[in-house]
Amino acid sequence: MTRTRTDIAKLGGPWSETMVWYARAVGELRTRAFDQPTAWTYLAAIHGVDFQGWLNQNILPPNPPIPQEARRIFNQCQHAGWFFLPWHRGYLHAFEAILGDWIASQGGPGDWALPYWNYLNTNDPNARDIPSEFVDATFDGGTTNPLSQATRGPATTLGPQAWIPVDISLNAQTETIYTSDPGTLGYGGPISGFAQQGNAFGGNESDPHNLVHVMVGGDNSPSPQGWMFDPNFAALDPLFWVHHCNIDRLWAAWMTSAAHSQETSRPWRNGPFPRQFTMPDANGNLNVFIPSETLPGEALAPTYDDLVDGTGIPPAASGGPAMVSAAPPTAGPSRLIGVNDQSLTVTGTQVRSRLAMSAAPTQTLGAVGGQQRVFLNVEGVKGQSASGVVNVTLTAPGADPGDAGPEATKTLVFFGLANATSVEGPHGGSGLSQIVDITEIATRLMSDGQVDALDAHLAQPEGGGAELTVDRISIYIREEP
Ligand SMILES: [Cu+2]
Repeated sequence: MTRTRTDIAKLGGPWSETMVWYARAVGELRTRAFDQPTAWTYLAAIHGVDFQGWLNQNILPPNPPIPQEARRIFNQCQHAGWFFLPWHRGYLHAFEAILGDWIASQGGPGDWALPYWNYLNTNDPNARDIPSEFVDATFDGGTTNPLSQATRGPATTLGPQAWIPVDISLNAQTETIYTSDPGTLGYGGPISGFAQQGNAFGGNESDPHNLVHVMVGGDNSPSPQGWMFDPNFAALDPLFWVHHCNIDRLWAAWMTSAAHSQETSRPWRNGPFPRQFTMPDANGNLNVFIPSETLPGEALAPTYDDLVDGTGIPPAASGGPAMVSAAPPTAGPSRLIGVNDQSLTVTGTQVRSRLAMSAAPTQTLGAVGGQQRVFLNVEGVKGQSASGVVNVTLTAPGADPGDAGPEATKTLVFFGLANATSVEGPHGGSGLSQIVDITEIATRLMSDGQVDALDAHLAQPEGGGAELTVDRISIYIREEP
């Protein structure tokens, strides 16, 4: 039996059979007690759980039954590292199997598959709107709709908002290399261990993944915040699953291109150790899985109805089941070419930091935009908000950022900031880094000869919330394959 995952917009809805069964299954799982591996709250806690926050919002009853295996099974989600994509693929597989098993037991389709929210499909004018099945108060002739029972921000469509002045894109789909060198961007993130919040986001995870979380979750000001804003609440929202299904599909599409090199080294394939990835099956048994099982042709690889619409991967490149490139292109080593020498506190008021540019890069800067790419790193970011947003404007030294033009500003999203800041977490409180391509800005600022400094101007957008600190700002350059 093959479960074929389909675009919600192509299911013939609203309230196609697939969506009706999704809603019924969510309603059923919500009736199960927290210590049952197939319960809604148990499944969400595998991603991340804030026990006190869940009690405060009555997501859990007072004195809930805590499963014995809580330490091993909860708070597993892998972010800001190279296990982000395979961990979430295994997570979706477990979720889909549990829902599908119950749906089949109720006389529903035996091959029910999780649908996806294809928000970047330019053939669909309504692609960015939250699908109506997640908004309607009732379904099925008057039953309360479990899919709309979630705390969210005010936005009903994806796109720039006051608190996040940037748009989602398919830019990551053009990254050719899965695992990034330090200081540079790749598709799947840098090398990492078992890390609920690792160090730096890969391209797919950064945009669209993090952006969609924050756009749906809303800004920092309301209390409680939208669940999607916080990794310790996010998977409680039924929308989380159709969002992640699309993220997973973007990866599936990306792997079909022969120009892209999927990571297949042993440390990636085997996953972290000693703590390993563990998921429940439909019978509530817990099983370990490793990333190699998520690759095309393996047991946890998904099937999609289409890998072209809204993926940024041309049809010519995506024929048949994905292949893993045997001779991956490799980029040259990355080099640090600019760095500041102060840590910063970032609030809603712009703060400036000067970056000293080293001598070596000035000779190569004429070639920037040719076979080289330049990356801005905002490193070691910490803060008490669940997620944070920072605008960074780059200018010549002493220049007024107000004159810089909109293309000189990059918006960076730090999803899971508080988790990455907590010294009690597995991450040890070292914060998050965000890496963004600034080749165009750098070309403009550095092309006319000697450049020994640049200014970075940082501020949180409106509604940014608690202040953030930044350990370091740096600029890296990389030769492209
Ligand atoms: Cu996510």
